[in-house]
Amino acid sequence: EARRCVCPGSYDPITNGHVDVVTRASRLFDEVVVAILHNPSKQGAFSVPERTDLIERSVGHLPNVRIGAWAGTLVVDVCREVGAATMVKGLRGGTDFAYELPMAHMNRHLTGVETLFLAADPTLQHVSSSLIKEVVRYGGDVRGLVPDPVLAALTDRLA
Ligand code: COD
Repeated sequence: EARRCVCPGSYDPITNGHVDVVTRASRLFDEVVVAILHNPSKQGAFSVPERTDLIERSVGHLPNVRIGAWAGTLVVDVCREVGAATMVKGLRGGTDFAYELPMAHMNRHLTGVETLFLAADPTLQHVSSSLIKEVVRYGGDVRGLVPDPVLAALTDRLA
């Protein structure tokens, strides 16, 4: 039986912080499912096909990584559907911890799924999709914080 994990997120868009977590997870598990959880009532900067394409171009070189998208679904149901007993998330600091800890408990309560936290790369601790979008919108330079295809897409969409 393959050991599989899910890396859930909005990925609107994928950043080098996400890439770091997915890459490290790919060394710990036989297979990683990057799960785009899309809130249908929230309009993102990028459509689900666009997010998928940017993830593919950012982590597609990793042979044991798959990408999928779900809307209006609990992350525990995604884990069950793909056969993953674990989800992997990055922790940037205390704010992430305070937000993630009750979710980890709730998810374990719901199905017994485990949440494995990886300490964020200190050079990427300040990186979030929302901050990246805000900086690009006002003309700031986010080179080195997102993969090159994402940089181009962000500039086209927002700058
Ligand atoms: N360094 C390391 N890790 C990072 C970085 C970084 N710079 N940036 C982001 N991450 C990691 C974090 O672990 C984060 O959890 C994950 O990437 C995803 O980040 P985002 O911003 O793409 O995604 P969020 O936080 O908007 O998405 C959260 C989920 C989709 C996982 C969450 O909302 C969820 O589980 N939704 C489904 C509904 C559900 O099951 N709800 C009940 C939960 S109890």
